[in-house]
Amino acid sequence: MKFAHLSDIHLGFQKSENLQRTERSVFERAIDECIRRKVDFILIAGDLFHVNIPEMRVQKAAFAKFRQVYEAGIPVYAVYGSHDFSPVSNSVIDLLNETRYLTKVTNVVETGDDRISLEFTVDKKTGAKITGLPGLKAGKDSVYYEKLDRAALEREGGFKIFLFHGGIDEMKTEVGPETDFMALSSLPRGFDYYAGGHMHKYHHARYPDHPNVVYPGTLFAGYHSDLEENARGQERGMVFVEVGQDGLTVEFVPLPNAEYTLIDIDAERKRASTVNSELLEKVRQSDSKDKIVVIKIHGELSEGKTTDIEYAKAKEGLYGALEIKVNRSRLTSREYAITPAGGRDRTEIETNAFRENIGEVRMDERELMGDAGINTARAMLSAAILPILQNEKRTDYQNRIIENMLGTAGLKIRDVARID
Ligand SMILES: [Mn+2]
Repeated sequence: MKFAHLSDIHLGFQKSENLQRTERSVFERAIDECIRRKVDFILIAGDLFHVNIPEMRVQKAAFAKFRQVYEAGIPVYAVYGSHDFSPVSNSVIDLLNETRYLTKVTNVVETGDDRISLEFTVDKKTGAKITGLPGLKAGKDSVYYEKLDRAALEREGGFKIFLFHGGIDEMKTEVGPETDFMALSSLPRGFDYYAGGHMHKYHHARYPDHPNVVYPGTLFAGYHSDLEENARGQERGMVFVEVGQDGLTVEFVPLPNAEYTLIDIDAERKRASTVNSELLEKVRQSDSKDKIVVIKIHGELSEGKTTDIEYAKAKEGLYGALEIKVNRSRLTSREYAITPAGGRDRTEIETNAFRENIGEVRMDERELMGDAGINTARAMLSAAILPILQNEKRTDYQNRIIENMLGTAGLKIRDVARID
């Protein structure tokens, strides 16, 4: 028996056309490789899509590819991830499930006593028994592990695969952008293979009761930081598993996605002007043609503001780049640092923080200066911290927040400011 294991493909994540093309092509090549190797089945451990209902362009491309897999007679087994889940089964995953292009293997049975059990899906050709659970933050799904009757699953005989989406505490090797971790003991014991998703880097761990816990990682990128890691040489790919007489072998197969150029500048104790000349010099030296260029500037500037860095000028010098990504999240300025404010409660801390920093910003509007400015800022802040509604589109949420914030200053959202 041989099968493929993929996860965190995040179809629909990329915003620029060039990167959308890369995202699609790497997914198609991964599927082609499964067909070429004539695997018995394919496992997808969540986050196949970046959102539950991606735009039509993304759905069409995915359906076209899954149709090829279907026609090649290769079943696909999947669970929701943390990105493409829907608490009411309104996900394109459910559409693929309806058309039988894939099979959602989360079959929850309520056993009374507020406990749940899982039914196995048996792969016809190989007899492999597959079951699994979706991401940890999916509403009621998040308590599945607490209610799970593990003993029943552990008693089942045969070759068993557990498909899941979530991090394992014991495998947390470095701090990535992931949240949602659980103890290894949350997973039922004694399965032959644990097909994980959610961790964006390849991992293969072996434990006495959990012999193969594997994460293939993302195929390309699902977080902005993934692209920077790619530029630093992180391999991305998929996993092929072969089960024979002498046991089970796991092979990670890297799939190249694009070529990268990294421009990394340590700005610590440098003037903004010094960083600018360093940046432009590196731009002059770098080969950007058809490459994804990642500009990373980090550290604390000794002089000047973070906004003094001339990214636009740098971009002009990067000819023919496939895409240019700027990461300035670790860049600060000593002169214009926002110092942590003290206070007895939230109101006081907020007021002090605004009072200490309002002088840094030059403005002509009276209502944005002095005490009036502090009050406006406080009102806007409280208007901004509203939670997203269940099933609310991200853009609708963002527009609602902007509308709300502007409303506190008696302003209306203009069409040009609306996020589409
Ligand atoms: Mn993911």
